[in-house]
Amino acid sequence: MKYHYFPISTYSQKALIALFDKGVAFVPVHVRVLDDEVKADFRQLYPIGKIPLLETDDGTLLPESSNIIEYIDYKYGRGERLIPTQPEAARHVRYLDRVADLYLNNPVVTMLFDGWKPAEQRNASAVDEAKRLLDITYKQFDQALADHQWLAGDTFSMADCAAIPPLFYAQKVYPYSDYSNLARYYAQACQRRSYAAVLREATPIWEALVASKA
Ligand SMILES: N[C@@H](CCC(=O)N[C@@H](CS)C(=O)NCC(=O)O)C(=O)O
Repeated sequence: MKYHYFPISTYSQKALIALFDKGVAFVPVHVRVLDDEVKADFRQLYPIGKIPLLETDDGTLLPESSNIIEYIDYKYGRGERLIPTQPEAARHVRYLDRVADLYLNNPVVTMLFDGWKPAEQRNASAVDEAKRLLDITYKQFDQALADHQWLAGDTFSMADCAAIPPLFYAQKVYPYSDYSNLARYYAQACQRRSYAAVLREATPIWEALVASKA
């Protein structure tokens, strides 16, 4: 199985945490989507051009991070289930996964990319909207974490795979240090073997990118 991804991409990290957590063997294929030529080549394989993309041994393409996680969670049933089998618990995990993607990950990425643009190309209203969504999501997640170790309860789930990667970048663009449960949660995530491995691969690439922007 091939996993097409890039180590600093949040959505790539999301499914990568799941692959590591479930102990799934895969061949890593880096796709540097920030590079237009690489992106054009990748679009020959997958016209939408988004990473991550899982390519099974029979050539089936599985795009979309949540769907990749659903696939490996079902197929590699060993270890903790990332999506519970109980329907109501599963619905709750899928809901938090949507919140993490749409109202945490996407606004963080909006702010990150906006900050790299020349002043005249920045979009203040998009950044204001991103901050509005982040204020709501930080509060929601902080409350959810008040009584639980992980986002959907005391078991690590797909919701955590989705929420943890953008929190790294959120620290840089819109810190959440006032939300003590959320800050504790990210610190705890860094101790988890799967995410620690994701960070080890991503850190040198991220540092080189930051240096290139300085
Ligand atoms: N809904 C998709 C989002 C994937 C996504 O936006 N990936 C970004 C990288 S984090 C990407 O491929 N960007 C390149 C582009 O949009 O051209 C998922 O969950 O997999």
